[in-house]
Amino acid sequence: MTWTLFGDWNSGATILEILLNEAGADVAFRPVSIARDQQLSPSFAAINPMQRLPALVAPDGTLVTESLAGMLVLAEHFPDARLLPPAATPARATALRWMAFLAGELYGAVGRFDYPERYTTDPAGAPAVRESAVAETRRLWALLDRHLGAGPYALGETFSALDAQILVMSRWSNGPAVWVDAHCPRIVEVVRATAARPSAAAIWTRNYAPIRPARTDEADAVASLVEAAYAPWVAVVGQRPGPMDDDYAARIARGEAHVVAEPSGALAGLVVIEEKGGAFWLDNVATAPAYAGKGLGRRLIRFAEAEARRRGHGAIRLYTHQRMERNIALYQGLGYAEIGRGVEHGFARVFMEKRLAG
Ligand SMILES: N[C@@H](CCC(=O)N[C@@H](CS)C(=O)NCC(=O)O)C(=O)O
Repeated sequence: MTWTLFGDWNSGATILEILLNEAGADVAFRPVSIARDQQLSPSFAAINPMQRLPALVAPDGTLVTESLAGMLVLAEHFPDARLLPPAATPARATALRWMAFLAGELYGAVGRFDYPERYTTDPAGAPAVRESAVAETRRLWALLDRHLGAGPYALGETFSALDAQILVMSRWSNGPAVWVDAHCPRIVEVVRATAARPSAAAIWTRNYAPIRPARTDEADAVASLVEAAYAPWVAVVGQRPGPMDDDYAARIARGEAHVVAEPSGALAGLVVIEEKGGAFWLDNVATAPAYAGKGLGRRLIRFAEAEARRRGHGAIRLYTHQRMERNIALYQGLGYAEIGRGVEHGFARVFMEKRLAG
């Protein structure tokens, strides 16, 4: 009775992932990387001819594309999960109204923001398409915000599929998440209530929870996170990798350790950044085992790259152990190139660099 969900870790599939969690369904997640345009590949076109995410396959093999259809199908398949208010009630009508609004109007504006060149025959017009898409997303969120009744959820006291859609879609489009948080108090209230649900807490954490400087009282928690994250590498490397014995109290005191925490406060991820010898270093990325391979590490790497740019560096460097071949391949996939090898502090290291576009 397994549902198969094709999606990126932060995409329309995330809405369905929350609903499948609410229903306690058995799910096989099939990652499709939008950053690598895997949704445009012939193999994915054979699954969804629209070449978009999400694509959901029911246990009987039925394919469901279009996020709204996926939400409705799951609500029908799992009546006990009460993903929608009872049929033929005002609350149901309101839920359907705003779900269609977000899936139709908002999704369209997000598509124009993400791929403006698809919506103009004049390449020079793409920036204007994107600009108008930003204005449209803001108009739509403000409109929804004004029309939602009392909370904490979109429909009041009770969670519905609409809340999962608001949680995920309000975080997209780069700028607008910041804008929504500043201008749409009801949307923020829905996001906060939904993020705290067991079905969404881990999803919230890996995709959207803020990356913030670690606090001084978190040094032990940071060390434990690193211990768990690097434990599988000890046998591969033949010794404890360097980050396992770093001084995290000192890193925190210097403002070099940044973390992502679950709504409960438990740490999910760490990135250590450092300016050394005129260069900007991504010293260490670690995720709690439950978050491995689900996009949190990449988000932490993107944060480090943005921080390097913000501080005026044209490149970012990192090192990894020569035996950590999987990591070397991962960094190459993210645009890092090898700049040297050598033994440093007793570790056989590979040094890599990525040039950062302005
Ligand atoms: N109408 C579709 C829109 C799906 C959509 O645009 N998905 C985005 C990801 S969240 C996508 O696949 N973008 C990649 C692309 O358009 O190439 C739905 O509601 O599912």
